[in-house]
Amino acid sequence: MKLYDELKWRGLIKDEAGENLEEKINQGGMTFYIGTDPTADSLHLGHLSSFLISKRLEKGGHHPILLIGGATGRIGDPRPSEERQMKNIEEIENNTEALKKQVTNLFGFEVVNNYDWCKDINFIDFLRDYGKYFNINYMLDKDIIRRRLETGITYTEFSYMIMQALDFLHLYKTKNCVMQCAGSDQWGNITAGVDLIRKKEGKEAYGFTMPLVTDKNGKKFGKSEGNAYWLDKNKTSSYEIYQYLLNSEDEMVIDYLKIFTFLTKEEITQIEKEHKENPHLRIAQKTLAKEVVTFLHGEEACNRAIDISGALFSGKIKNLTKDELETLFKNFPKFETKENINIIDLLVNSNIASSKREAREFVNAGSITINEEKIQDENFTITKDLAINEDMLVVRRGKKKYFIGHFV
Ligand code: 485
Repeated sequence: MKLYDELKWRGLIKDEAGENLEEKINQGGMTFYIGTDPTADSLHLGHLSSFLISKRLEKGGHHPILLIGGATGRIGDPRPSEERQMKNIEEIENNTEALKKQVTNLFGFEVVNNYDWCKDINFIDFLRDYGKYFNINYMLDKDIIRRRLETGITYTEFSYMIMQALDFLHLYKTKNCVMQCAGSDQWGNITAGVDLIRKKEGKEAYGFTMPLVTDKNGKKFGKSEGNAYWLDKNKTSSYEIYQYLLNSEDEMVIDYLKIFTFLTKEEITQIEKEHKENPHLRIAQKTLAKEVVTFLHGEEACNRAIDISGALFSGKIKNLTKDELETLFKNFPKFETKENINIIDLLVNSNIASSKREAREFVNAGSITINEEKIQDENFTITKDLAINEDMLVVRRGKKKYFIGHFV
């Protein structure tokens, strides 16, 4: 399959700029770039789909450049909703360094920082050399700016588009970079660059955006309750990313395989077939989680994540390290207890049972385990030697309800 058709098949092309983009993509040989601003010290899952495009294009014979926006990060790309809080310079610099390291490790491509060429442009030159090419009506007509006219926008954020256009022009002139890719929210900024190159250089440049990745209800992929899944494993563990992907919706998981993995069309078609026949086996979800975590954190980290995920079902939690137990039980209800207390009191005090009567029923029915040992004796005493990792009690009620206790 030709590269352009493959990108289309994977659902990675939404808007296109430039004549004969299809032919250009299929031919190979273009230098292109993808940019991100240093708003945090790590990329998150929401960035991954666009960044993976750099690998796909590289495989098709193009040359990628990854740009970190040390300069644009000082300004802030206007969001459709409201003005951003400006970040302090030290934080931006730390984030820039962290991102440089991360993208170099993950992708191994040339990384550039737009602060290097923006920092010495003075205001008068900026207005004469760049501002003059931007008609205000043209800027007001960009989708995001139009949406901000109601809530208000400062001159600073309004100028952001010119900076990103200037980057594209700079990379065009210094590195013969002729294409820019990004998520669909960047369409206005990409076309601003394409137009600037046409006006100043009289040359054609290219660009495309990919659709926003969402779940089946249209919610942004890679976030839950406002929290991002970071690609840095010290911020989000391999296990958490693994679990997040493992829980992908049946309706969406095949799309995600196309967007987030390098599996071929044949492989994905085969998985889709098996997935439709036996959705409960979750073959598609398992493949997705394994491919992505291996790409991000390596095979060993991925195997460990699979082991941790399996530990709850196989009763092997005792083999996990303290850190692993903490990650595994991060979102489970917690309680504290003193030692040498009776099992019935423990269940009531920690709200695992609502009354002593209910606690006895649970125990007698054999529905309570502590650290995977079934407790069926009402007079059982909880002692510290039961603990795993010195002070931890994993109480299970029924098949799936877990409660995590610590001795005080
Ligand atoms: O020359 C450039 C300067 C800055 C940027 C790009 C080119 C960054 C861009 N304005 C931006 O804000 N990107 C977002 C970010 O940094 O988080 C996201 C986009 C998303 C996707 C991703 O970056 O919202 O669509 O492109 C990689």
